[in-house]
Amino acid sequence: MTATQESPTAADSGANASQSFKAMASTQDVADTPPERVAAIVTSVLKGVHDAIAEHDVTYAEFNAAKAWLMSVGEGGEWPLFMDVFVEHAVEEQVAKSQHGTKGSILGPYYLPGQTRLDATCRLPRRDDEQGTPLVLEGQVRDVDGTPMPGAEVDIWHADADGYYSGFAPHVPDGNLRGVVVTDDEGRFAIETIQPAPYQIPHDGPTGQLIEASGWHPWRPAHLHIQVRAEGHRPITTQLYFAGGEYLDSDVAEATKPELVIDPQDDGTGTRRSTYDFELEPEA
Ligand code: MBD
Ligand code: FE
Repeated sequence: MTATQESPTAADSGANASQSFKAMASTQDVADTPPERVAAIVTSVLKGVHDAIAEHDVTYAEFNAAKAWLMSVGEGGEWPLFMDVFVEHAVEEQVAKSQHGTKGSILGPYYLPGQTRLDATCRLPRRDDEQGTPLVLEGQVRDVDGTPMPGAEVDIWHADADGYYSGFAPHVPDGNLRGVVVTDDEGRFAIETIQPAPYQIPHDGPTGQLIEASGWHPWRPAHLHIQVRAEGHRPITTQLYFAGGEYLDSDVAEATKPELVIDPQDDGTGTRRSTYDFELEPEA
């Protein structure tokens, strides 16, 4: 890992994630929930907290530590990170019960809309000296009935070989290792990029403190984030992981699924290649 004075802090990445979530939430899905449902859900959440206090005989000192910690999560802009690492997987699993086609996974805090549109066969934007093993992901986007989908969007973003995301680390240029790839007239795509590294949750902020105070580890296995969109179809938000990769069985965000593990093979030129097809169901 290259440590320079430009290394991103948890506060940098937290502030950017908060800003980006607020920008998206104004145009996306934020529920208008009726009062009975709010009351039912919040009552359950609070009951969980009250039960934990009774079960563990929680003291005032511990209550105060929790209060101080919650305040610091907000002050550090880490709610998007915390929610996506510790809570989003449960929402995704619930929603997935009614979704057919390719398995989904969590979006996470580092999606950025509006990236460069790229032809079906392309290389993701990268620095001249981008480190990492060359990786090609190719495949086809189809309807669940098998019909290929030309003009579908494969929106892909991932960390660099040091585990940093553009837009959330000041030393990485905007748009690096991100792009919206448009499938060709057979619904196919072939994306050249580099192999990402495992990702460590920022550890100098409150989420990192909690992980350390609990004796957990802060790692996610190396992954590619992908959102596939096609007209008239339910979008799929997912991630691809790498066979044999570290932390596959202990993802801090609990977002791996066996169907989402690829096993790229060296094609003899030092480039690792893998095929993965996506199947989308029609919009309800
Ligand atoms: C990530 O890269 C990520 O994918 C998730 C879910 C949480 C934090 C960082
Ligand atoms: Fe990620």
